[in-house]
Amino acid sequence: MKKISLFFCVLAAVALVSGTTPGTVQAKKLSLNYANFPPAPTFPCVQMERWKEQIEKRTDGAVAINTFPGGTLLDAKDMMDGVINGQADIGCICMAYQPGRFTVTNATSLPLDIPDAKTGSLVLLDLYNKYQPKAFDKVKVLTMFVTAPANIMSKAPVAELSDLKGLDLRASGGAAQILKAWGANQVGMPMSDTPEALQKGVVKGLFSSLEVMKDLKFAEICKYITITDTVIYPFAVIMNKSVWDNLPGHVKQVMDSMIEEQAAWTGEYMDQHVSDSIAWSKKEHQVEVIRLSPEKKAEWNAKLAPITENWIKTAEEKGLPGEQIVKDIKTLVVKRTAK
Ligand code: DTR
Repeated sequence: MKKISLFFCVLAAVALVSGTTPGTVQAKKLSLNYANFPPAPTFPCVQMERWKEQIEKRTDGAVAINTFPGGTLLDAKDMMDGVINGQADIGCICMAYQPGRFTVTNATSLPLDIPDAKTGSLVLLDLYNKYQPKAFDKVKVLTMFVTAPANIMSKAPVAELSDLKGLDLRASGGAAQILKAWGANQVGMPMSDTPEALQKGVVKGLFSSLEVMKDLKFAEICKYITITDTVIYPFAVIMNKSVWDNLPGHVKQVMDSMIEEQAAWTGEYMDQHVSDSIAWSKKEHQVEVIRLSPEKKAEWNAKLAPITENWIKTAEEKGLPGEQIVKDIKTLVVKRTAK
């Protein structure tokens, strides 16, 4: 009898302290806000949902990730500083939108023949790990990935360099120089502003990876694709530094263990999705795919040679080992393609 009443006393004390009955006592759930700039169906947001799902599962529900696609929390241009300032805990940035800020990692968006998104994503991560660029000093990197190589999507067919002359094409960041080198009239804006610009006729096409033909329904407007497979765009997912510092050890471990896995997953998803998007665009919207002959491709590529040379010069002026970075990317592409 005495034993039983002691048990109930302890039970009552626990209930009093926790404000509930024992057995329903729960550790406080950690809630993190994740901002993304493009619309929900696009690949940066698809990878965000996959990461959220995996983190919530692998931390046994100790962490909840609230996702904000479509620039509802932070838009493309405010993403990096917004995360540094704590407006969002996590954010997804397209580094190519700020070529001068992410010099080292943006070297992956030079015309260096990165063959696909999976290889590119792993090369980018290797490059980041090797150089630990200062641009990321104020954040924790949760993953990095790249797009599939960029191609031309246009309202009118583009088969010759002369078709590009003065043509208003949207491209952002480093790819701007490529369109200029080919003689097009490059119009810069983030992907999130492109659907409206295409609809209003502000631009006559764009230069990007082809999954957007399906995800943003550009196939309804752009009836032609010209395959150039020129450059990729690098992305990073970053976390506010003090939020990271205050995470419990086991949560940090789960997030760290997903850095490379998420890069590879996103690269694979992107590569597959580009194939699906081309097939869908042909079938549903009778989009025509124009392929350049090897001679023409060589002629187009020759125009791009000075871009890498100029980048090396600018990087070295900033005190960065530009030549070595380009060499590293080429070596890493071979290493990561072989795997
Ligand atoms: N190529 C870059 C990045 C990019 C490619 N697909 C998407 C989808 C949504 C946002 C960005 C991107 C660009 O053209 O902006």
